[in-house]
Amino acid sequence: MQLLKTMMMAGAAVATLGVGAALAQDYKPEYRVSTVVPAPFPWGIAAEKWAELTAERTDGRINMKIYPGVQLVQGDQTREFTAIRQGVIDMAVGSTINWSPQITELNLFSLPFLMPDYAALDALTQGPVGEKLFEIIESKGAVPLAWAENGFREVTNSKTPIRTPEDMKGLKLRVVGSPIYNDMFTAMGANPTQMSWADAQPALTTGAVDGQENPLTIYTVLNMHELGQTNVTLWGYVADPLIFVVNPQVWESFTPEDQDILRQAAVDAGAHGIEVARKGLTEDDQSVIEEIKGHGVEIITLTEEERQAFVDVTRPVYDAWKEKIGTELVDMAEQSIANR
Ligand code: X2X
Repeated sequence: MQLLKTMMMAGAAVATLGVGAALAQDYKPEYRVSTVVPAPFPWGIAAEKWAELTAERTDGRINMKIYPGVQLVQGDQTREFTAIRQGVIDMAVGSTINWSPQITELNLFSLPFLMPDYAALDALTQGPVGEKLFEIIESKGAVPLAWAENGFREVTNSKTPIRTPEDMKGLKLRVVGSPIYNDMFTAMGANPTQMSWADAQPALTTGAVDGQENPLTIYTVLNMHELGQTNVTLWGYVADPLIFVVNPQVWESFTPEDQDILRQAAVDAGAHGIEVARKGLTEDDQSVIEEIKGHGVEIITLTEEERQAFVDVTRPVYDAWKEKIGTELVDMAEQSIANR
C-alpha cells in the first residue's frame, strides 16, 4: 500500500514536471505590454523595469516588448482593458482612469479631494481597498500583480492663474476618459472636453484647448511650458495609480515558478516606478517644482481655504459617484485614509 502511494506521488510529480516543461516550450516569442506613455515618463520606466527584471530572472523565457501610446488599441486608452481581457494585449501597466469605463470601482481614485497626500494614496493601494480592487479586476478578466504610479494630477492652462472655481469659468480643458471628469469640471464652471492622450497633445499645441490636468512628471517630460501651459495650480485633487496586469490565458500558460517571478518583478518595478514618480514632488524634495518655476511658469499652491472652495463645489459630484462606485468601498477607503 505504502509502495503504491509512493509510486502514485512519484507519478504525479513526473506529470507536473512534464506539464511544466511542455508549457515552457509553448511560451510566445514576445509578450505585448501596453502603456500610454513610454520612458522617460515614470509610467514607461516602470514598464521597462518590469520587462528587464522578468527577462533577467527567467533567463529570457519571458520576453516582453513595450507598446506605448496604447497603439495596440489605436491610441484609444479607454479600450485598453477590454483588449487585455480579449487577449489582443498580453500584459499592461495601466491607469485606473483608463480602465474605469469597464471597472466602475476604479473611479475611486478619481473622487475629488479624497486623497490629501501620498500616505493616503498608499493607504488605499497597500491596504484592504487595494486587495478588494484586485479581486474585482480579477473577476473582470485580468490578473493584477502590483501597483505603480502616474501621480497626483495638477491643473494647467494657458490663460489665467487658477485660485478659485470662478477662475475656471469658460476655460476649455482637456479631460481623460471617465465621465466623472466631465462632471467635476462642469461643476467647477469650466468647459471640459474629453479626448485621448494622442489627441490631447496636438490640441494643446494648436491651442484648441486652453488647459489640461496631469501629473507634473508628464508636464516636464513634454515641456508643457513651451506649449503655453504657463499657469500651474497644485491642488492634488486626484491621484492616478497604475496597475500591472496579465491576460488570464497568458498567466495560466506560465509555470508556477515563472508566475512568481513575473509577479515579484512587477512588485519591484512598481516600487521603482513609484519612487521615480514622486521624485522632486515631495515635501523634502521640490526639485521638479523648482525646475518648472525656472521656466518662468507661475506655480500656485492653494491655501487651505482656497482648496476648500474646490472641495465644496465638487462635493455633489463626490456624493453621486460614491453611490456609483459603491458606498461600502468608498466608506472603506475613507476609513483607511482616516487611519493612515
Ligand atoms: O491621458 C492622460 O492624461 C494620461 C496619460 O495621464 C493617462 O493615460 C491617464
